Amino acid sequence: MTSLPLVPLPSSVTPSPGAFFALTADVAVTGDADAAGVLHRLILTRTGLHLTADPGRAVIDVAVDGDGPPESYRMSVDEHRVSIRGADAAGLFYGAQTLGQLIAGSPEGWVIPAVDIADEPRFAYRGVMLDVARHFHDVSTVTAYLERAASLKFNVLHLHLTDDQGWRLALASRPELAARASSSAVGGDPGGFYTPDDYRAIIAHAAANHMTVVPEFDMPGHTHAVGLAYPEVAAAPSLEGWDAAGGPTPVAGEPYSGMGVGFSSLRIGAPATDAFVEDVLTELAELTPGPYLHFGGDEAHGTPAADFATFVARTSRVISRLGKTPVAWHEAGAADDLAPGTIGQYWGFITPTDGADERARAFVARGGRVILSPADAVYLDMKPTADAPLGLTWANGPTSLERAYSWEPVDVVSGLTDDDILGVEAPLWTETVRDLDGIDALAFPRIAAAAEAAWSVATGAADDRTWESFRERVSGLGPLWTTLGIRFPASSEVAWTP
Ligand code: TNX
Repeated sequence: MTSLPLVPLPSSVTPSPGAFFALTADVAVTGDADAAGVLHRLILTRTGLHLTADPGRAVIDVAVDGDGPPESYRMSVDEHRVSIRGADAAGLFYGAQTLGQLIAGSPEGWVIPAVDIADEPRFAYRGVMLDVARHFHDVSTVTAYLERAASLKFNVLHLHLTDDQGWRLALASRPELAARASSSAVGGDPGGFYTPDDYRAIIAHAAANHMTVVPEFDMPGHTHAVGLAYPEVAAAPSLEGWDAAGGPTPVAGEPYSGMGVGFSSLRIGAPATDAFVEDVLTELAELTPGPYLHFGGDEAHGTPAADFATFVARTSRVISRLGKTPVAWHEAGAADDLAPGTIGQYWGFITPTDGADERARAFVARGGRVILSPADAVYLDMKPTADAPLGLTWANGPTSLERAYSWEPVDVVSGLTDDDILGVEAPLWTETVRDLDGIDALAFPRIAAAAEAAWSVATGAADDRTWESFRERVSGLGPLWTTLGIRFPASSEVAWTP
């Protein structure tokens, strides 16, 4: 068992006990300029050392050599030298992140233990989602969160840009959205929106961290805010069986600041609605360089089933026609006529209920694949413990770190193989979360468990791909996280290294 604090677990780790590379200010980083920049910043943050620009006493040499699968890297550390080789720029970046986890304080000063590592991802899609609709999160919060995720080898930032409480992306084709539908949030907190330049800045920052942005406009439910801007496309709130749960009741044309779901719907079949969908998705496709557009499709309890099927099928085809791959929450799998290749995002439980697994399998039957976000494992907005100040509990009560870790992706939806699974994504809904401190408090340390599900080999397929090993490895990441400014709660399930 390795006790090196490496998360997610690399494919192969071979330590050389006793030996180490001394990290001092006269070490130079040579080779690839981007990776050298990443390492200079990481080492400065972690240790306070400004590495020399001159050919130093010893070197950390970094290069892309084209060898190995996408995003893979190899690293070797001995007393004299550190070498990192990436198959591509992303692989080299991940090698640098691994090196950051290896840096340790010791009586001899800063050291990197001697080790050989070879590493490659299990899944191509490794996502985090941030809900910027229930509470708006500004560009600096989003970029801080995506840097945290990239350091754990996530490569997708899914932005949940719209919901009942607000529409968060200004669009030239539909100016009333930013003007009238963006100023509210849960609890009456201030709203906000991104300008196209803000959105481009997020995308650029994500790209610099080897992350792709997957934007979501949630439809046909979760659309109350749209009615504030374009009332002709919004159906009246559907309050049958509505449980306000102590919160306000939605009123057409007025901002909604509660936490209820499932009451709103676009007006299906109306020409105005089709034009709206076409406009907002066309502009989103133009603004988005990445291959995916997510159109929601969850919890549309206010939309009759036949209308729902018509709407999601049509919307998936609009996205395909725009040259993008559609992504939808698993409920959309109920529609017969989705665009071939549509990706389904499963948010049921580790043990599926209510046919959620059947919905997910339907995407595969139509040539698509599945993203796994089992809610009782990787919904980072669930309370970590019953007494946690932030978070919700609907997904089988509080989610411990052990439960966040102890699930195997290929065992969730029966009938799926590894090839049917595009990847794993950990969503963070923000009904109870106002700022980066709140994000950190809920995301950490469970985001590390999700990272391991997304990157590392299948559960049990390596000696260290176990809860006991993870618990030990993650305990050593506290000092790195602290220097990165992450205010993680010291979960009592882990014996944290001081
Ligand atoms: C379910 S997951 C939702 C969201 C909520 C979340 C809270 C999903 C596709 N829909 O609307 O924010 O639960 O945990």
